[in-house]
Amino acid sequence: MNTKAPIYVTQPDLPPLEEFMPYLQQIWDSKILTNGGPFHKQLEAELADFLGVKHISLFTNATIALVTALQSLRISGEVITTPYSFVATAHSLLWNGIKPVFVDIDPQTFNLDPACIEAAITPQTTAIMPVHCYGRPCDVEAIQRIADDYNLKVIYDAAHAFGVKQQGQSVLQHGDLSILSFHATKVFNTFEGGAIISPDARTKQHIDHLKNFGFVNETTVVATGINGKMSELNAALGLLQLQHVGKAIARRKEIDALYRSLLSDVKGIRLMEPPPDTDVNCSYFPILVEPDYPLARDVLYQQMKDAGINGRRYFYPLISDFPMYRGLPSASASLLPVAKATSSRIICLPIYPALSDEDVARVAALIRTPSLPVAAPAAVMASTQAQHAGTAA
Ligand code: T4K
Repeated sequence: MNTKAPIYVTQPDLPPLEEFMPYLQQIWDSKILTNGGPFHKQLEAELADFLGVKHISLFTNATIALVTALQSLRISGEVITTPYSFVATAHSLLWNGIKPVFVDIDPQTFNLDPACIEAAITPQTTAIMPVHCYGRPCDVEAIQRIADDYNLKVIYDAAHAFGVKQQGQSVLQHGDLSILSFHATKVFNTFEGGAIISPDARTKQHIDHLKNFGFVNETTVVATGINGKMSELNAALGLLQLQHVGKAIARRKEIDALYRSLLSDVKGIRLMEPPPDTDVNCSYFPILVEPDYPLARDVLYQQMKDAGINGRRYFYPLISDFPMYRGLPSASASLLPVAKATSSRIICLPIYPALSDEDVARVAALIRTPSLPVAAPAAVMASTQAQHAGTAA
């Protein structure tokens, strides 16, 4: 029986509670709870500075931000996107009456493969929605070239990419808009929260109207907006989190390095190479359980669970396998071989600032020396082979 404390895939980083009390006092004194109050304004300014971007609009969460981003650019018709993401990416399209067109991913980065994007463009295509999966930058230059050639918008789902820089520049500056998530499970959290990064003040202003029902003043509504505003409570927490996030990312980098040192020689376990010239945030630690590992992915996943180590199969199933998507022509598994294989092999290992070196070693030890079946029965072997072939349900 496992008697050790469970380890989760992530745990939110929280500041000392006493540091939050003065912020709460200020909210209680002012009674300004929402609708673009002082903490909201201050967090927008400080985040823009921290992230190295010019214009940022805070949101209640990234999903509403994605939905609003599509509205703001009046995207319609078909949008090319990845099946290898959290379901919110594609849901934001359906909420706008847009048809998602899934294309395959690159086997090294797990991001949209630009070569597949071009082949999927039709006269109905209006935009591309790539995801910087695990915070690793997409091939932004190739994507922009395609967008320019075909006059398409690019909306990055950058939910995982807080603080990521390429050649010293924020990865959030690419495309027409980028969307961040500040959910509890993210590198930078405001409990729930999100943001849209805009390229100019005019676009930000339009987005700010959209997240406030379309109001521009007390009596004028200019668009069919929604309520996507971040509250003062979340914004205040964000200001405090910002003071600690550098330390939190530094600890994530230590854990990432420790996993690499403990797992890089394990036969059948593939680690993702750090992307070149990139300051990553180590938001996730994905491993691929390859066919030459002695256990199938799901057997290892279950052994970890039984030992109280709760990794997660982000992203399994593929979005294209969920009921509201699987009827689409682009959802066919035969068109998405890399995504399918990756989804059947992935496990994201626990990574968060409070994870101790001992617990990292405990996770790695289990992967290095899993319990092997005494004699693999035919059924287990068949299931292992089916999973490795990416045919498991
Ligand atoms: N685009 C992408 C690419 C995304 O990954 C996401 C969200 C979005 C868009 C949408 O962003 P938001 O609208 O959420 O801002 C989690 C998150 O709920 C989700 O935000 C995230 N992606 C996704 C990848 O992961 P679950 O279902 O795995 O979360 P859950 O509740 O199982 O949490 C995982 C572990 O974290 C728990 O086992 C324990 C720990 N945890 C979690 C929460 C919520 C805590 O310790 N405390 C907590 O409050 O989806």
